[in-house]
This record gives sequence, C-alpha cells and structure tokens, in this order.
Amino acid sequence: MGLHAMTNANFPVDAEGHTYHVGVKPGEVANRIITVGDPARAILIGSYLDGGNVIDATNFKKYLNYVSKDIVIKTSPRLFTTVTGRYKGVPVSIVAIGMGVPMMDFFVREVRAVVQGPLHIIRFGSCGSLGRARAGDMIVATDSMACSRNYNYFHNDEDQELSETDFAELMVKGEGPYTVSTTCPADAELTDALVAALHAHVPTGVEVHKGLDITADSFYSSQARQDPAFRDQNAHLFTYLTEAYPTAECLQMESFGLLHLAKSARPLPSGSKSIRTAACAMVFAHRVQNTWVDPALVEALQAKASFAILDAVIAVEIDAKELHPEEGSV
Ligand code: R1P
Repeated sequence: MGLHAMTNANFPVDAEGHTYHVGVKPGEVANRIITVGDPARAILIGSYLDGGNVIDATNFKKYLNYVSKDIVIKTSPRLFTTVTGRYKGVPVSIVAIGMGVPMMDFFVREVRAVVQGPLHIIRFGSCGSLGRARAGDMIVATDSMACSRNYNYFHNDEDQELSETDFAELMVKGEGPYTVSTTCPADAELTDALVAALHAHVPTGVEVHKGLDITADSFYSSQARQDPAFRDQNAHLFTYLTEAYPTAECLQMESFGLLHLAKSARPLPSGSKSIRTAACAMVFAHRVQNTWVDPALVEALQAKASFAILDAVIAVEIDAKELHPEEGSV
C-alpha cells in the first residue's frame, strides 16, 4: 500500500483533505455516527440505511469500497471502514474502527476534524459480562472507566503472584499491576434514547442492562484472562474489579476512549457541546459462568439492535443552524 503525500505533520491531511488514517474528508461523514469494531457489522448496519436493501451483508468484503446513489462505503489503507447514507432521511455514518482505544482516538479526532457542528456518536460493540447480564443480553454504559496495565509495575522480573490482600492494597494506592481511571459519563439524553430504542427492538428474552463499563487496554491481561505464557499478576483482578465497582457490568476495549474524548472536547464556537456519546454492547462472553454466546443468537440480536441504534442516533435533535452555520438552514 503506497504512502499518500500528506501536508501538515501536526495533523496530516492529503491534498484533497483526507485524514491520514480514517481516510475521510469534509463532506464524507455525517454528524450522527454509529461506531463498531467489526467491518462486517458496519456493512450490515449500512444495509439498513435508506436504499441499502441491495447490499448483501453476508458477503461484506464485496462492499468495502462501494458507491451507489444512496450509500458510499470507503475503506482506508489502515482499514477504517466508513459507510455513509441516510436513515429515515437523516444523514448517518457507520464507522468500523477495529479494536482498542488507540483506534478510537484516530477515529474521534479525525472525524471531529472533518465534520462541522455537533457529533452524536453511539458505539455498538461486543463485551464480556461481569455477572448480571447473560451471554446474548445487551449492556448500555451509564459511564465508563479505563483499566490499564501498569507497565512500570513489571519493570523487574518478579514472578510471584501477589496475595489477594496485597493486590487490593496496591490497586487502591494506584501502585498495582493495573491502574483504574476515574469514571466518565455517557450523554444522558442519547443514552436514554438508546435504552428506549433497544427495549423496543431487541428479540424477546434478551435483557437490556445499564451499568458501569470497564474499558481494558488488553483483551487478555487487563481483562483478567489467565495466560500462563506471561507474567500478568492478574489472578485477583476480576475479584478486585467486581468488589470495588459493584455497578460494573461489562468489560470491553473502546468505550472509555470515546466517552473520555467527548468530555475532553472543547465546545464548538457556538458554545454547543462538540461531541455527545453513548455506548452499548452485546454480551458475547459471561466471565463468571465462563460461557460463550450462541452465534445464531448474535445474528438475530445484531440485526435487531442495529435498528435500535439507528433509531437512537437520529433521535436527539441537532439544531439545523449548527449543521450549516453559514446558511443557517439545511
Ligand atoms: C475483542 O474481541 C473486541 O470485541 C469487543 C472489544 O471491545 C474488542 O474490540 O468489541 P467489538 O465487537 O466492537 O470489536
């Protein structure tokens, strides 16, 4: 893959204004966005956009660079996939970012740079349940915190697992093998719209839970998965997290990055909030029962939840003047 000529080493864009990683330029991304990890999920949701019924989402690779009169799909050299069209007449984009907070950072900053006016972003991912939600249920994040490997803790070659008490004491002091951040809230109005839409759409038997999200910087060590090949000092991490944070419901790898950047975004020139966010995830694994969801259930849930999230992302008003400040109307 050739390297595109970029200008501005501080915030690289090419001659046409495409950002370096997500590969989008002004006019290519809507103010209302659903972000997912998996490009196949993005194409599936794209097939529910107005005029998207011609997309066969079971063969998503065929659509990674697709243009119709209704929908444009772009895959960047770094494999961000952006699907843009309309849902019930309202412009919407779906962006697949891959995995992890660094990918969320590329996405939020580069999209912020090319879209004028407020951004309403809902993450639709998958997660592990810490207890209440069963595999196949949905969890909506009321707030989120980061759980990260404390690299400095591992500077020596110590290979003795900490006792539960020592682990907890170090964690409380912020000196343990993992660090936890303060929590960051999701946007209340967007989250209420998301919960209401999920209740209206999810298949019978699927429960919608609300709670604290924990965003880990590894699928493995900082999610308390045991891997004998590495010194991870995480045998007591799961117990610590569930006892210290009783409202915690899910473990996944991106939502905190989204909520944190929304909180850190400076207001728009109009004074409006720059980025409003909500996040939800399908429970793929139950970490206590050590169970995994049935793929057939995921297929049904993902389809239904996609409509809910599309309804939610268009539910909260954006003032037309904010979308087109020069013209003052759409
Ligand atoms: C790990 O398997 C991935 O799945 C979850 C995690 O956050 C991580 O990205 O979310 P997605 O299904 O959105 O990728």
